[in-house]
Amino acid sequence: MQSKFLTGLIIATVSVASVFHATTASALQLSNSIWSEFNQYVQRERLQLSGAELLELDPASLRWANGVDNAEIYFINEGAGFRNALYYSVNNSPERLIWGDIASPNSILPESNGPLTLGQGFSLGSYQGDTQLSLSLAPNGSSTRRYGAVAANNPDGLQHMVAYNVNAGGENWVLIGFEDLFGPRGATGGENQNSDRDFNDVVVAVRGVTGNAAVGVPEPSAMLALLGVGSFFGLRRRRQSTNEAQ
Ligand SMILES: [Ca+2]
Ligand SMILES: [Ca+2]
Ligand SMILES: [Ca+2]
Repeated sequence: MQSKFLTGLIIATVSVASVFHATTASALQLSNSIWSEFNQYVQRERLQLSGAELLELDPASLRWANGVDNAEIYFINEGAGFRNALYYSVNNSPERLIWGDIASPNSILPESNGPLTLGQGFSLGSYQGDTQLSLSLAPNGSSTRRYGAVAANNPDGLQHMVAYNVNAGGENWVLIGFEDLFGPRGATGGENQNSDRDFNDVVVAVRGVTGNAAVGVPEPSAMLALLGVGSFFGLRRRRQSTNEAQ
């Protein structure tokens, strides 16, 4: 009798703890106003993120220099036909999944059965001391192919991740965009996938992380994409409808 009661108590306690955890996790959601501050840089499908007035960062240099409590990453938008997955690692730990199916009914290229809500968050955990963050994209959920911060390590040797410093709601954030298609812009044949190099295939924002300014000249295709949408000359603050698809 007593052990039955104890078992029941333990189950009840575990259930309460699970509910509490689920509630805590699902509470990570950006307000519309903060989400809009990020989404204003997300262009129409097949046009690159518009970040010309922002400080571009080396995506391999992202870190919380003094540790972080409950590091937060938020889904901003996706302009992808692929159902991509995003992984993270800190200080070269084994990679862990953030989202396995980055699709939403309300994104630029929407899927009615996409599981994500625009502005939905995920906790990357708490860390002490200098904490380096790595993100990598698995295109269409590939178990073998990853696109990360270092171009030379990507399967096509090209840049697939861009990062920009953004001040939103009075806080420091980094806005990150991924390109999910293999190969140079417009290239076909072989493994090439006629990439548009729009870097909006998965767009996320990470709170409080910092990085070093990007050095060197952007690759020609990225520069052309930026010039092509007039980002340098007037469309800097253009806002996009969340449903504006190709
Ligand atoms: Ca896209
Ligand atoms: Ca999509
Ligand atoms: Ca793309």
